[in-house]
Amino acid sequence: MLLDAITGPEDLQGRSYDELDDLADQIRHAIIDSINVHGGHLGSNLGAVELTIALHRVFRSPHDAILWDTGHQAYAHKILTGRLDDFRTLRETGGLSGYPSRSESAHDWIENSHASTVLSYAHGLATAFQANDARREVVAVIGDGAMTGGMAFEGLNNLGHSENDVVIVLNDNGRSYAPTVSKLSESLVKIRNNPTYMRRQAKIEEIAERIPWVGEQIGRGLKMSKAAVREMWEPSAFFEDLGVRYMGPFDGHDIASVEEALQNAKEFEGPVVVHVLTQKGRGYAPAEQDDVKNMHDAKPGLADTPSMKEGSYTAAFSEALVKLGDQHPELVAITAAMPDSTGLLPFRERFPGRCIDVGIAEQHAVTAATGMAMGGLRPLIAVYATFLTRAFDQVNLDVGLHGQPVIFCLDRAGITGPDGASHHGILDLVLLTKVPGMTVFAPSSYQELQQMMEDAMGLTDGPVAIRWSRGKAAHVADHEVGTGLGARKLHNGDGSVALLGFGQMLPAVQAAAALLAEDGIDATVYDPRLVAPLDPAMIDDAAGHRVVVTVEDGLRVGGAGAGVRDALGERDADCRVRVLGVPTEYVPHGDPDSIHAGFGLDATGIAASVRELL
Ligand SMILES: Cc1ncc(C[n+]2csc(CCOP(=O)(O)OP(=O)(O)O)c2C)c(N)n1
Repeated sequence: MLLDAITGPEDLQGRSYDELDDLADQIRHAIIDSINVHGGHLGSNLGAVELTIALHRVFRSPHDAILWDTGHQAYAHKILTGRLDDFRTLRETGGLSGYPSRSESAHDWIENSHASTVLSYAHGLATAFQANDARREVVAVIGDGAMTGGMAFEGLNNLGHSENDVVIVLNDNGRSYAPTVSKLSESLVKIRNNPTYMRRQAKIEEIAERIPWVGEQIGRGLKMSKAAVREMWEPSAFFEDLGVRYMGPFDGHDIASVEEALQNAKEFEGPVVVHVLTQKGRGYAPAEQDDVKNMHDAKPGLADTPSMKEGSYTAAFSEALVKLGDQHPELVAITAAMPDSTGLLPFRERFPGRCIDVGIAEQHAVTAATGMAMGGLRPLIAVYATFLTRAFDQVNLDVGLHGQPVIFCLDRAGITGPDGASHHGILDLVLLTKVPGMTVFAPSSYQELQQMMEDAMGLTDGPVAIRWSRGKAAHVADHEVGTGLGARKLHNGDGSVALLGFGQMLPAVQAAAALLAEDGIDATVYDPRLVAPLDPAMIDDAAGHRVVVTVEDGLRVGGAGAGVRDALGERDADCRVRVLGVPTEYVPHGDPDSIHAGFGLDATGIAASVRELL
């Protein structure tokens, strides 16, 4: 099999296009086989196979820097850069990361998987290469979805201004998680679908080639290209107004055509966009036929990831939101390009005009929500915890400073698992608890989450955040649900130790209490429910124990437990306090339970900490 003979990008040279098409099929099989076992970004990767082959034939990686925005579409890149054997371990604990990873390969430059950053990295690298006179190319691959993020526009603007030598590949499949929300994307699609444009483009290229002066310029590799010539006849496009040349669109599955375009772009001096049209999910029928998100990602077994699992916190949120929508006509829900995985689809179906997808633009979402709240609406932002942290300034100074009643619903808080360091939601509690006037809830059950949503609408007229974890929620009876701004005491112990389990950590805390009971230690157990403000009655009660142990699934320093420690300190409480949580480090991908256990955040670890303190 040809794929086995590819040990690095140099092995792609000298191959016929027929061989390369076969290779693309083999890569697709390898991707599908691996996702079948471990799950992963199916649609995005299947769409980028030919593009990746072409990139590695035209550019000399790692001498030239090939940068992937978001990084979720880099599986073929991994396979072609000597990682085929390890590819079977993708997303396993200790195995290959699902994103580019600098520790894995010199071919991987950037590994953060938050979208829309690549043009900024590209600008920086190109500036440095130029300063060192390094003669290295910089290529930035960005999707139409990632192009909706503010940073992408900032990067583009700066690239056009600086005239840095960067090839931007706009990998346009018309989708982000859902169909991409962007007029830019729409107008690019119009170009694609407009036969007059396509005919005119062909004609212009033909004319350009016939003009001797132009031919000479191109021949001498000077600052002129077919794209530049076309511009003389064509209305300036968005990119060109910013000082970035536009070439395209090209069929992203035709290796020869993409290669030619990249070669031309490489010879061009200054920033240039090569617009390639790709099909998300290409080559795998169920993904091609999924007209919502082309199986953006898939679970092991190649099952499409359901937007929410039955019994999960997300399902609790989704259900409660529809109910609240009925009761409060002013309630609107906002998503940054993820309406399905955040559980908004039922709300959108019921109230189509009240669900707003802003694109991959969390910062804009937060400030826009502030405006909506000022104008009398009740905005709720449904977002993954990790993605909200990029909009912290907007949370603090736009929502917080203006005291607006925006509700933040943070899914996937805590350790999330196979997506690695950038996807764990472990910074949100540290940040949100520093916003004056922000109420922060951490539900420990399906029913608690629903109660907190109701309370968020009624109890306060300031900002509220509710944060929950991925996966199944505990289901509890009515009498096990708290209300309002109070903590819930689950068990009154003998005064030796008080255990406070925030949010999803409550079951582990209860299990630890059971272990301690076997040793004759009768622990008091609290579900604090609120991270801010902390219930003063709970703090007073905890202060009467010899030992207080708090457990959270976020950063230990500056988070929920740190707040408890401060509050006890302010009361001059005579007790020993231990804050259990995630250490300040970048936590790699892995199974959440094992990661928790590794940090002593499981029942055994919590019980061990208590014994040590006692
Ligand atoms: C800041 C941020 N918000 C949300 C996401 C979640 N996310 C991952 S991939 C993706 C869609 C990306 O679309 P596009 O760039 O077009 O790439 P495609 O998957 O279509 O190839 C989204 C919204 C993210 N990675 N970063």
